[in-house]
Amino acid sequence: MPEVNKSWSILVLPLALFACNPTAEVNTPTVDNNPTAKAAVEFVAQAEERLSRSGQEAERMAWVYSNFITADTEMLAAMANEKHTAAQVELAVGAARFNHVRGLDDNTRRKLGMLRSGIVMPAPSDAVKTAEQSEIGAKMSGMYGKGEYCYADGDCLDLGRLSDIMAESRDPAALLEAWNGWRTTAPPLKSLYSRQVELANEGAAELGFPDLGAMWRSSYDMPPEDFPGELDRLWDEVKPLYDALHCHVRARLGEQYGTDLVPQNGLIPAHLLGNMWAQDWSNIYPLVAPEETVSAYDLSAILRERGFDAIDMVKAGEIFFSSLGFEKLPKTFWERSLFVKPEDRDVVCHASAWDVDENEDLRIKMCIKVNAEDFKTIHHELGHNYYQRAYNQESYLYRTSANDGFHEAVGDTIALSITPEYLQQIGLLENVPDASGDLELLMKRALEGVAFLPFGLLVDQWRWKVFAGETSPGGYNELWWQLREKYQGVTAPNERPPDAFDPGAKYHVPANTPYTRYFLARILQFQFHRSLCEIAGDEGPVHRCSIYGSQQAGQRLNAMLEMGRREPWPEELEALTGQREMDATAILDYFAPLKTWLDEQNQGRQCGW
Ligand code: X8Z
Ligand code: ZN
Repeated sequence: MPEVNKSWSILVLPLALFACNPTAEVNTPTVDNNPTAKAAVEFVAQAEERLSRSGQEAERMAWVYSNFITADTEMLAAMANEKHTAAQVELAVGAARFNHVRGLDDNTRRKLGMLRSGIVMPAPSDAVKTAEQSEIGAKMSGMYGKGEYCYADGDCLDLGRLSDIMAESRDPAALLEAWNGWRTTAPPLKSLYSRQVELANEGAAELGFPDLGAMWRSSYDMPPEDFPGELDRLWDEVKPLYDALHCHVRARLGEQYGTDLVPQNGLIPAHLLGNMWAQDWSNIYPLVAPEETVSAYDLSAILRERGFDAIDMVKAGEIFFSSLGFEKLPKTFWERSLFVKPEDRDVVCHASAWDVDENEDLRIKMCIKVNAEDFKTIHHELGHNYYQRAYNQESYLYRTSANDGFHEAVGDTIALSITPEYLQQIGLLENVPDASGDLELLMKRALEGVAFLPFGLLVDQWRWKVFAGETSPGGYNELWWQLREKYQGVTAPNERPPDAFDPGAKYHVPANTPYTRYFLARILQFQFHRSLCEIAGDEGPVHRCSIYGSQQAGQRLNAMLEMGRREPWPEELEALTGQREMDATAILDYFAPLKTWLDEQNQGRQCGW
């Protein structure tokens, strides 16, 4: 619930149920049939106060639930979330009364708009339905968190262990079983999900939106009908880079696994790309590495050799932010965060960052493994936490990012500064490779960031069609694979069972977390990085730039983060980068040397699918 939800925990129960008893709420703004600008200001102030309270309560319950998944915590979390959503819905309706009031100041108008449209999971006002919706959301969250697949020998593996197989195994049969195994956890979610869609759409309709997708698209400071075109524009710009990477990777996988398994003019089977969802390909780097490079460093191996544990990795992330001038994380961060998967209970392991009291009670929740991927994810999560702290002086509705892509981009921007030179500076690497090492760095980055682009786009392309009723539950899975094929050029490695619900095997679908934000973040992070490097006075190639230690870069970044959601995002983007548009040239320029190399490699190959 990003816009009007304080935490950036992506878990926060998507649902809300209602039980709305307005008279019980001390702070329910007064209804006035002839609203004035002054009444609007008061309404907004009271709304902010009420949402802040119900939001914090829901946040604490969600924290406890996702750290201790039990039947009781599920119910408690659903109840708190219900109360918060009921408040959101009631205030959205209330805000609409001021639509035609004249003489509103800019802040009040902006905040009324946020109240009307910024609910990620609106609930219908019917009490029974809203109760049902809340229970469904809580239940799905717990089911995903507890998911596991049991092998014939009785060994049951959770997502973390199945993901290790996807990352490390080169045996197609083992990969296939792990891939299919995880997807056996999703069919029980399907009917819950389709019911959730019905109920949320009903909630969106009550608030005046055609469906929930239209509501989500209305949070980008532009006419919602223009937003899909904006995404198409960006995707068209980056697609040639993705296609070049796809072509090279497919050729190398053909060499590894044979061209029967990996046909050289078609789709790549999704289980061979090193990741459960084929969204990040960095784990197959050794298979696709440029032959002319000698691997200069393997960060996962270094972290292990140096005896790093989860906390050491997070401390390293904190040191980076401190070097930019950000204050150290509070003591409570270290006391209250979850860093390691507990042995004795079920938790939601999907990484998230929390801001429990909208002030200083920052936390992360992550089942950290000592490897390069999690080192990057730690920086991602800390980016959320530092953003949350930077905007905590703003009023409630502005305590979030300029748009949701900004929130996802901050930590990823910092992660681009984890260069070999930086690793040397912090004592993790002895020798910095010369320019001949650039290809290795760029290939590793592309396997993360470029490979991700179409996946980042397609999850909500699927959801928007589902919300719009363009497919019935019977067609969910087929539509999913159509989009996977169209955008990513990957295919299901075997026929899907009739009850398959493969989108449900991706966290953000049962958790109802919008996904376009990650696509936007991939574009924005390179824009931010380019500008911060300039501000830091770095004159070298942008892929070798690390802003580590640059107080100037830190100040400029902080100046944007502090604004929260106060200004429309183009203003905030301009404050940091001088640009008012999301601009794919930054990512394209960054990878230009790799693109040249890929194009050479791909000569004579038949690319595309
Ligand atoms: O969900 C996340 C973060 C938390 S906001 C770990 N990410 C997406 C994913 O895992 O699918 C980061 C990259 C994309
Ligand atoms: Zn995130």
